[in-house]
Amino acid sequence: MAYVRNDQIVTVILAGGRGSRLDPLTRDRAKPAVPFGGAYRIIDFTMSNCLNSGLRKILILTQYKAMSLDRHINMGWQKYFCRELGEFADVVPPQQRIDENWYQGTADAVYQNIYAIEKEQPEYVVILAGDHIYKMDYRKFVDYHIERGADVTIGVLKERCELASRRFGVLQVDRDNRVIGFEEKPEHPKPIPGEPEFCYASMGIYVFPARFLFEVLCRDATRRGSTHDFGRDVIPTLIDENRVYAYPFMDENRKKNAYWRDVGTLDSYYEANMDLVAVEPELNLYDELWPIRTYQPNYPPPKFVFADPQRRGQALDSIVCNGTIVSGGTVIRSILGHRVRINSYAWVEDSILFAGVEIGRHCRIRRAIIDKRVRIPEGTEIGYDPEKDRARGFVVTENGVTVIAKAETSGELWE
Ligand code: ADQ
Ligand code: ADP
Repeated sequence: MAYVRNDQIVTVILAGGRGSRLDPLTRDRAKPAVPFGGAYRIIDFTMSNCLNSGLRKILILTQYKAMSLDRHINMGWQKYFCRELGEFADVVPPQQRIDENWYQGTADAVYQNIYAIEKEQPEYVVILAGDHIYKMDYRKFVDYHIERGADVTIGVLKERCELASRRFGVLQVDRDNRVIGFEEKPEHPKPIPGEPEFCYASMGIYVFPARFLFEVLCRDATRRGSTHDFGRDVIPTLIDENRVYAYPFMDENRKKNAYWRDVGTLDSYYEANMDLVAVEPELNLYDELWPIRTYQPNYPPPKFVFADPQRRGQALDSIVCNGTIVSGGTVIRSILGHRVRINSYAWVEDSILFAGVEIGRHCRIRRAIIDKRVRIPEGTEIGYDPEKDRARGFVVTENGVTVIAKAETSGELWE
């Protein structure tokens, strides 16, 4: 197998999706910039994977409300990349303005940045999404691709057919994992032979030899009727004539699917956060061999105030970030971001509170996601009566999670 150095690989992270199913969390920010797990943003998982895999030439393609994402990358990530060594993590806004300044599909986003990619003269291009929660060694993905002499390799997972339906690209493979069929988001996914309940789902991540990618994108750019999307337009046209391979993303020790979550909806976002507070989480943030990094603001350590036996400031089975004070209230199975305040007699369970949230005395909060800086007035109940929550203008998800949008200015109360 030809050896390929890491600096012969350019990584493109698609970070432009509107993320409307995460509304109201994506009202003012792109999906990859949505806070996750208290201290992180969603894109930190993909960025950490790149760094840990040695991929240090990264283009992050944005389009929708990218200001908070841009700031996060600049403040949290730029410092890990040394330009003099040819390393970079650049946030790239849309190049060509089409219609209302949008790119068309994902393939068009990459096509419009062909010049920036070509300039590096890479051998391979890795295309990733900025909105997945997982730990993956992309170097293994690239090596697998090179070993097979593939034209494109797609990261795949085994998924239950009913979960993949209308949500993921579904593919069929032969004995050597060569892809022999692909359908983007089919209603009835074709199952794996002999396993009627499961199918192979595309993770929406790809490795291409650079020259082949350029050829394919140029061809797609002029093809009539194409929406210029990898899943919808590009991949399906390659199956018959090209060497398309599937890379099964497995947990090698346990011989099963590795942990991977597409946090595209409020419910999947909520569940993936809650996975972190499990006693033995599938995704371990404390793994020193695979650090997940982020921008860390400089706040004092969290503090827990035991006022008296009726007001024990405590947080159990929870993640609590710096700058937070739990004073005389109780927090269970929850994630508290930076600078949160929990006041006396408050009870917070199974909830996600973003930075700067304040919970007043005697509040009872359950199964809620509360965006930045919202102050909940004393004695309020949230998550106990969905009708009441909706009437107050909050979003209540299918699974009954109440979501409260960000306060516009610091200190504002919703009322
Ligand atoms: P989706 O995730 O539905 O399916 P898409 O909406 O195209 O595909 O988004 C892919 C990624 O690109 C996301 O990270 C999104 O934010 C970003 N993105 C979308 N449009 C963009 C644009 N114009 N510019 C920059 N970034 C953009 C894809 C595959 C499926 C696969 C799933 C797995 O098409 O086959 O199963 O991913 O999540
Ligand atoms: P997020 O909730 O995603 O962290 P912020 O609340 O930090 O977003 O704000 C989103 C973006 O808007 C940030 O990039 C921030 O720099 C910018 N921003 C916020 N407030 C102001 C302001 N008063 N003037 C200019 N830019 C602002």
